[in-house]
Amino acid sequence: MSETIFSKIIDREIPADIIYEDDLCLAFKDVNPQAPTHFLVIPKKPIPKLSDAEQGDKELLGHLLLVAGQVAGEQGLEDFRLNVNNGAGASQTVFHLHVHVLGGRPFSWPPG
Ligand code: DGP
Repeated sequence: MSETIFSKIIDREIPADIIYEDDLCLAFKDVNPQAPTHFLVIPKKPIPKLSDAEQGDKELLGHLLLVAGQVAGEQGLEDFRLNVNNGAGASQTVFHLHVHVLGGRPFSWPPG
């Protein structure tokens, strides 16, 4: 997989407001927040998009969700929304799997 802006954040080649890190993943504030709290949880493994994940990534994918919930709590969020854009047609712009975590304002349903 080619290098992305997120692999550069993992490698500390470019700065980011990192709020969580472990062996498997990283969480950092979104540079273009769509809510008062907006951060991204990304695997260190370079999976371009969710549909590229394989059976062997099962535990990693579960881990990303657990971390998203844990860090949301640490950020003071009780209600929050998770979003994964998969592919350009779904507004994915960075092709390194990421879970958006948004909170701090009301969210409508269905999403746009
Ligand atoms: P998506 O459209 O799902 O691919 O979302 C990509 C998100 O990544 C978008 O909300 C903006 C964020 N983003 C893009 N470049 C950077 C960056 O260099 N630093 C940070 N912190 N976030 C970025």
